[in-house]
Amino acid sequence: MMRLSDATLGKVAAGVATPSYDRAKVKAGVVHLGPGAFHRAHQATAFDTLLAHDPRWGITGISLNSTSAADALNPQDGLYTLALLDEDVSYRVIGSIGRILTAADSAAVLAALASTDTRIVSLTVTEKGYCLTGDGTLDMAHPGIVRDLAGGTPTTAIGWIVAGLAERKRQGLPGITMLSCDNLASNARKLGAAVRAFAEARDIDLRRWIEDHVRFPNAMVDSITPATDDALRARVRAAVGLDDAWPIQREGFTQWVIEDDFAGDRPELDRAGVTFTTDVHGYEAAKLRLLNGPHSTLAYLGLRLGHVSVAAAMADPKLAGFVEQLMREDIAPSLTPPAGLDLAAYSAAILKRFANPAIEHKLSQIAWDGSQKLPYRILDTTRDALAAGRPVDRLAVPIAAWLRFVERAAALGERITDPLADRLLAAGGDWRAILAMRDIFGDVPSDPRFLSAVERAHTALADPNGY
Ligand code: CS2
Repeated sequence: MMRLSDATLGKVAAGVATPSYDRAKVKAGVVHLGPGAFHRAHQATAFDTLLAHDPRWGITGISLNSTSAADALNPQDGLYTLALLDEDVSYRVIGSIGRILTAADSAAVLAALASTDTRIVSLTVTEKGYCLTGDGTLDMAHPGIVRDLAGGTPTTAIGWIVAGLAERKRQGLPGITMLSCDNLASNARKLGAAVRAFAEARDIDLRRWIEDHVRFPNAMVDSITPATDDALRARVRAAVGLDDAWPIQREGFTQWVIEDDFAGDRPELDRAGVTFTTDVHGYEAAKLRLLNGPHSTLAYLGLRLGHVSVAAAMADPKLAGFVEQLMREDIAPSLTPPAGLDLAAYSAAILKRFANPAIEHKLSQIAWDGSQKLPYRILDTTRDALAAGRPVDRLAVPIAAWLRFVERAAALGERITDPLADRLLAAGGDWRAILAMRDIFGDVPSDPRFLSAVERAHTALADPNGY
């Protein structure tokens, strides 16, 4: 079968949407670090919608740690298929990505970051890609940061961003917007602080230039995007009539709320359903705590019970009931929602999305990087609950389930996917030693109410049903 590309775009099966704009006229206004599945399901799709109105917002993707996206998409001229899986299933070929560069193309990466066309640098590099310490500031002892500060070709996202900004300063280019699209509370504030700290360690004038020329709007991003598998490839081949080396699947729902704080031109992403607001915090906290917190809870409790997917975990009445109660009684009271956001309706919609039978979202995928995710997903809520004098017994359950998850892997000699895997597995069965890791837990465990709640939950979870 022929492969998807500009040359074969006309052969895409009827009923599958294709770019309605002339791809040859598109300019890359966005450089995106981390063009993985989430970026392609979410931001690249929004820009694809915008390109029908304004050709200045194409995307150049940059993969710093792998060549797989470049290998799959460059032979397809950046084209790929998005499968929207819900009650109704639909397919759409996305054309917003022009090309994908890798770390080996360092001169081209720098040129893209410092191009006059580039007005936004966006990121989906996951929590660990920011190289932060537990308090959310740049980890100056992080091996990647140490290496990049020593000079030479950068290896980290922060190192590359600062190299690009230094080049823009050198060339006297106008200001630029850095748009974080990762699941961190105050994502761009943290990015901005990290970028300025790195720049300052090199050149105080560069830091000043950044303060004057670069904006870092916070953003909340949401769309459930399970990893691509062979079943999706086959399904897309049948629907599109062409081979696609890396199609993407996601639910129908998508949301992107961006702080209205741009350095220059703001893309009219509202045409693609994006909300611009002066206060992202309320949306961000609601999403991280009410969606991602329960997601991680389902992952660690569900895997222990032998469930494979989110939908299967949601079909377990006890587990679904626990998560619903956690959201209603423990998480929602920690939130101050923005005007118009009804937390009960928002929670109900999330639970319905989790139960979506059209997608198979693996719990093992969500279980990755627990040390990086739990602070934003569960611990912020726990800290607020302790401060307000509310009980933390249920909130301690996902923490204890994660401790059991690490313990099990250590006992079986299995690897876990986590940047702190070595330290976590070395601590093995000693859950107290893990709780003492301040870069994960901060000072939360110094509160005896939390410590005893985790101890009780951990003991009870000797039985996978003991929550
Ligand atoms: C998930 C998220 O993998 C995970 O940890 O919780 O990727 C989640 O699906 C998205 O944030 C939804 O927007």
